[in-house]
Order: sequence, then structure tokens, then C-alpha cells
Amino acid sequence: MLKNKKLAAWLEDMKELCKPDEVVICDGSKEEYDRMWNLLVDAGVAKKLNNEKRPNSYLVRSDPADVARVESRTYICSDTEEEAGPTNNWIEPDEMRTTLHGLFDGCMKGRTMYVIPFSMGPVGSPIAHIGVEISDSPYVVTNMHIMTRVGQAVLDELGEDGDFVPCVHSVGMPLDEETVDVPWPCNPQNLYIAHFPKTREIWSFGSGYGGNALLGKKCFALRIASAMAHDEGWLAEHMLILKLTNPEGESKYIAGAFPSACGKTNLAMLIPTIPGWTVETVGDDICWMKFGDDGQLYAINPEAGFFGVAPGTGMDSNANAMNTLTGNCIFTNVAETDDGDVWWEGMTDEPPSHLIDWTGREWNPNMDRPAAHPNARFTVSAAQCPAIAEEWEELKGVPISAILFGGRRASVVPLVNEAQSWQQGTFFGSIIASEKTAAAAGAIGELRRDPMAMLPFCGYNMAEYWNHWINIGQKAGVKLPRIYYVNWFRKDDEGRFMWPGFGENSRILKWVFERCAGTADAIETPIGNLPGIDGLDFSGLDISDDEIATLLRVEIDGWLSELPLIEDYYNTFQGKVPEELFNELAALKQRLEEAKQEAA
Ligand code: O2Y
Ligand code: MN
Repeated sequence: MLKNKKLAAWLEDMKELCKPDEVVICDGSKEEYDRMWNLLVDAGVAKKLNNEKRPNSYLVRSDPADVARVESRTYICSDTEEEAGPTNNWIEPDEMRTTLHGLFDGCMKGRTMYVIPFSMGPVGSPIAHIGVEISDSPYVVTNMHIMTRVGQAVLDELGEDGDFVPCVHSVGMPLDEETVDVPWPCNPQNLYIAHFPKTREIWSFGSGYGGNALLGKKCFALRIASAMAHDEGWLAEHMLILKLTNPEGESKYIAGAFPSACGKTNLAMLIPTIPGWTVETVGDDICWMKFGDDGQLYAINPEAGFFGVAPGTGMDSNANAMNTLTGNCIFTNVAETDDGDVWWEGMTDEPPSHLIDWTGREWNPNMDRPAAHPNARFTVSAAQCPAIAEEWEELKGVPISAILFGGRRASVVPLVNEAQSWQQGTFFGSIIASEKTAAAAGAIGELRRDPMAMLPFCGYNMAEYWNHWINIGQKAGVKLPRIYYVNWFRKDDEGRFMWPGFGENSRILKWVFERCAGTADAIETPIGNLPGIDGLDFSGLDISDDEIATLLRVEIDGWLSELPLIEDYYNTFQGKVPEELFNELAALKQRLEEAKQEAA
């Protein structure tokens, strides 16, 4: 039945190691999906929601000790620690293999091993890649059905000799006569999410949750894929992809990297406030880009669904997401309403008067704990999104015109700043940061750097990853996207956000579009190309000229105080940061000092 030789041999090894009671090759069918839910409902971990309110949808409550990705237990097992770099946890590969072998030996006793062949990206796309996850969690099977393309078409695409990324997952709780199963088995004391970039393998033990267990997502599509992309000359990025169309009906595709919790899903599904413009969604989290024959970068969303954070999602913040969630959804760790539906903080202004919270306890609004876990999630097919672009599954991908980099900066970084070259754009990406603490007026708060929003997701040395970006820009005959550094999170002296964000971000997207089309002006400044005071479309927005001037100000002193922090940061990479980035830093310093002298 399994004609792929590598797959057949690997499965024999895995059966011998994990010792499951049964092995099921997943076919991705509706019948299989329903069968998994019957198992999960019978185990007491899932509940079918009221079919009138939320058809074909389920609520799952995880173990309270297994609620999020665990970066401290995530490892990059390259041959040397230097190859993993200072931003990753590293364990020597043989040592990790010995540990994993001990943990996985017999780990599926009393359980079923599900074999999930999946494609990241539309099956048959030249940008897509295939993985096979083995897992002892039916919850993982259901989520993989939605988040990836699962089944026979993937095995057919693999053929006899096709390659795939082996992904080994166990919740880490074998069953024997003495062990009573629990609704959400897990083993947080022995958690390992291990990546072997050289052999392109993923091993995950002890968690059944999200990014720890759905191995196609962060583990494959970012950590392993970034290593593949490095070796093969493409880009695997933590980016949304959106399609922006102007009133004349012309479209451009924009990718954007923002650290987790900066509103990437909201931006991907934005409803513009400026008349005549539309945004459609191609992807909300991950973007793979390869060069086409014409030298342009073409992108696919390797995922087939959204695994979005529920709290904070409402009709005001993201109507398209809410309208995606009308049925066929999985909700994990949200609260349950009295009429068998779901609720989370931010879904409505007023909470219901009574709920069952994410832990299964009675809840009312007088309690000082949230009803939904802050990292509660929805899993839903991207095809259900009312804003999905018709070409979202285009095999050749969509041509990317612009890349946005953004963080949460209360100060210094203007609303939008266009890089004057790919190299300067790479520099912008490398310095993305969010302020951890509030800044005193005119000063910088404590910064958490998250270069290219890839800090937890780069599968090799971050400095070498920057080098890869520089190399991409130096390839002959390429037509590269323009790069923009954006900041929706600037605050005034009273600590209030100065920019309304959400749908109003369309005003920035419009300028980006028109810069790419060659129809908008910019002012060359020491930090990059900025819109002039009249350069952005602020029509109909209640904003003063002073506020606009602050949002678009080149803060010479602020930038000058930030430069030594960037240098210190680069120096944590043990001499591996490409000289092009130090050159960008030095050139920026010189331009700022000259500008300061001129102003004096
Ligand atoms: O906690 C998790 O396992 C989910 S993390 C996540 C999920 C969807 C999209 N992005 C992220 C992220 O952390 O960037
Ligand atoms: Mn993400």
C-alpha cells in the first residue's frame, strides 16, 4: 500500500520504536475526521457545540499544563552549537537522539499510531514540500486535516522515490493495565521539541498543543524549511500574505513579518477604511517564496487553515475572522456559553452573565480570571474566510511586490519607512524589536529583538540567516520586492497609542502600493524614504497635523541612541553578522550625524 520506499522503511522503524497497538494511515477524509471526533468526545476532552449556533464545530479543553508553544524546550540539534547560533537552544545531535530514543521507546503502547501524510502548500506546487507526521493524538489528526493537505494525493505526489520531512510526535503517555487514560494526555515534565536541520527531521514529545504538536506549522514550515531554504536559495518566512487592489482594479501582493501578538491575522484580513480599496487574504502566518523564471519572488501560503488566537478577535477587530468561524471549527481552551456555543474575551463588549471557563469551571464576570485562556485558539479552514483571495492556492504562487517588517515600538520608529535597497531592508528586518517596558518620554524602553519575527523560528544561526537574505539580494537577474519598516504602535507622552491601526492601516498599504507602482512620492531621509506630511491619505481621519508630524518624524537623537544597542546586539553573534549589516549601521550613523550637524 505504501509505495514510497523511504516512507515504508521509516514506518517500520517507528513501529518498532514506539510500539503502538495499532497503525492507521490517514486518508484525510470526512469520515476519518468524524471518527477522530467520536473518539475525542468519548474520551471526554471534546464537546460538540450546538449545531444550530456553530455547525460541525467542537470545543476542546487541554490540560492546564499544556497550553502554548514552549520555547525553552525547543531545540535545534545541528552538528555544532555555532550552527544553531546564540538565539536557539542547542543539544548535540547524538545526545539528543539518545534521550529521544529512551523517551519514544514504547511511548505509544496502548495507543494508535496515526500516520499523517501532508503537503505544505497546494499539492503539486513547485514551492510546496511534503511531510509525514506520526502521532498518537487524534486531536492532532483533526487539526492537521484543517491546517494542511492530508491524504492519498500526497502519497501519490510522493511516488516511489519522493522525499518528505519525517515528523515524529507523541503525547508521551503510554498506556498499560495500571495506567488510566486521561482526557488530554501529555507529559510536560519530559517535553522536547527537537529539530535536526541536517537530516531534516522533527521529533516532538510530551505536548499535544498547537505549535508543539502540529508539526507542519512552526517546526516544519519555519524551522526546518528555513534551513532548506538557506541551502536551496529560497525564503521560508514568518509572514502573512495579502492581496491589495486599488479602485482601478489593479492588484499587488504584500508579505509582512510581525512578531507574534502584533495583529498579523488582523492585517491579513483587514477591511480598508479608504474607499475603493480591497484587501484579500492569501495567508496569515507563514510564507514560502521561491524565484520564478522571470526573476521575481513568488509566494505560497504553505498552510491550509488558520490556527488563530481567539481572545481579542471580535467583529470590531477582525470581522472577516469572525465570519470565517461560523462553522466547521475547532476551538481550544475558549469558554462555553449556556446555549452550547463559545465565547472569549474581546468577542463582545459585554461578557455573558454565566460561562463554563476554559478549565471547565463555572465562571461569571465578577471573577478576576479570564474565561478563555489568553492563548486559546481556533482552527478553521482558510477556504471559509470571506476575504480569501481566489488565487490563494495558485500552484505557481503570487508575485510579491513588497515586504513589511514591523514591531511594537512606542518611540523612535516612524509609521512607515521605505528601505532604499534590499540590503537596507535586510538591516531593518534584523533590528525589529518590541519595547518590553514603557519608555520614559523621549527614551527607549527595554527592547526585545525579534529579527524578521523569526527569533523562535529560525532553524539555524540567525546571523547566517541574515547572510542568506543578503545573498538573495545579490543574485543576478532578480527583481526584488521593496522593503518597508512599519510601526502601528507608537505612543504619545501620555502613553496613548497615536495611530488607530486596524482598517486604518490601509492608508499605509495604499502608499506602499503606490510606491511600488511608481505613482507616490517619498522624501529621502537619513533613515530611509518617508512619506511627506501630505504623502499619506489621511482623508476622513480625525488626526491633527502635529500628530501626523510626530508619526512621520525622523527622530535623529532617538536613532543615534539606538545605534549602540544595535551594535551590542550584533556583537552577541560572535563575529558572524555579515559585514553588509555593519556597513548599513555605519552609514546610518554617518547620515544621522550629518543631519544633526546641519540642524544645529
Ligand atoms: O501556542 C501555540 O502553539 C501557537 S503559536 C502560533 C500559532 C499561530 C500562529 N502563530 C503563532 C506564533 O507563535 O507565532
Ligand atoms: Mn506566528
